[in-house]
Amino acid sequence: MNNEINFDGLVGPTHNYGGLSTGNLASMQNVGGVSNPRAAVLQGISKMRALLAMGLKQGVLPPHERVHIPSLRRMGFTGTDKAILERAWKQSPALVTNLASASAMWTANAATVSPSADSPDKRVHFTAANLASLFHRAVETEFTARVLRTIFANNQHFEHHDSLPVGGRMGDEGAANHGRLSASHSQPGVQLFVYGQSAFERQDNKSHFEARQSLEASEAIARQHLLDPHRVVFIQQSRAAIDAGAFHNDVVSVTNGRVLLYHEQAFEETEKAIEAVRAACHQIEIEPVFLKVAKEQVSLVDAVKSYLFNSQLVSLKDGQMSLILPIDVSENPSAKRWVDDCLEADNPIASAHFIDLRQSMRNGGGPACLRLRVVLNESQEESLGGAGLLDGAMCDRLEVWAKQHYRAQLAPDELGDPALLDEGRTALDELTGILKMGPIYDFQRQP
Ligand code: SUG
Repeated sequence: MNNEINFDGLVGPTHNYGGLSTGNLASMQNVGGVSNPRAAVLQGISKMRALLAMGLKQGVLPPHERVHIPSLRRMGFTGTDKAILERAWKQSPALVTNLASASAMWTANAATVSPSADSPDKRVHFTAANLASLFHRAVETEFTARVLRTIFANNQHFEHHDSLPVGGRMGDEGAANHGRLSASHSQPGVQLFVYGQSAFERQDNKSHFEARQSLEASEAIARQHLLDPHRVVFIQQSRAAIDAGAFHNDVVSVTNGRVLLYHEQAFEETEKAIEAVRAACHQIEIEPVFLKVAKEQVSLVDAVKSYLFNSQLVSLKDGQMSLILPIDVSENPSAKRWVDDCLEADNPIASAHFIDLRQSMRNGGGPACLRLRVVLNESQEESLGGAGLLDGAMCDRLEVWAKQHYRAQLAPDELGDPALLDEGRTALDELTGILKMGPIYDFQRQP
């Protein structure tokens, strides 16, 4: 039997509101606010605990080291790490702020992952996202690839591709723009790649937000994952959705099993896209379930404000589906009404759980942003030897660890503080022991 394991990003000790993501309304609006890294990491752990309690499998990906001193060295700073940080902070607070972001927590952007049932070599394929459109995110790629290769190490089962080349608009934002429809996690499926525009299209209209995912990047991933072209659908995100703040497709749609839940304005040429998905599903005898949310039910503005579609849609052991929603949905009348009606209606979604993720939400990261879905069969899972997998006892340990090491307040003007760098390293050094991951961080590998 195959299981889906959600690998959540553990929030890092520098979680802050740097205002780094144009096109992400929450990030733009909350710039400069005081964050609470301790509350943020505890909220993330509570979500993982909630999914474990529902009988689901849960994994975790460690935070990245921040401030990222290796990047500052590459950019010409020399001396001790402390001296580098102090000098960089003095010369360019903006550079340090970018290299301090805890944005690796949103592991839906870590990689695109294809289950082995969809590739002829019967291996799980990974491509770490290049995250080319934003500097603070592009810095994540190298370490993400290292972590994925560390956890999914067995090359009989796992194939890791290099991230895609960068330059121009060749952005690849990983699983946030990728979905899959299948009869069950064990069965072959149809993969959906949602892109913003061609990497080579000119974008002269400055009043629009930039599309982050390129068609060429999506096509490259489908090719290198050896996917059958008849079971792949490329869908263009709508301009309206991007301009309303849906910087990733997972802000306006989500898939699970046979279900595609989407906002009426999520895609350009929606009817054509839906027909293409239906036709691809019919090739492998899947009858897809399309749950369309009309704009009269929930406007794009409310979809983006509440993050209704950034829910995790998960299959429970009894075959029913559950929605894991941000608590913000319960406070948005139209989104809440849609959830209530959905639970009453005849569809596979039978329950809903509201989770407080406000610290992450203020940077535009909801439940679905915080997780990378990996479908594994039993021998693939066994080959991990427990690496990266969580249980209740591990959640307890992580909570104790977080309370000991994380600050309860952090303002962006404190990111140049060498004490914060030290605290972070102490925390991460201990974490690699707790997670039994070995010295994965650069600061642990220095002579
Ligand atoms: O890339 N926010 C992230 C949020 C990513 C959400 N992920 C998904 N939708 N899958 C981003 O825009 C804000 C950081 C700051 O402003 O400090 C940030 O990077």
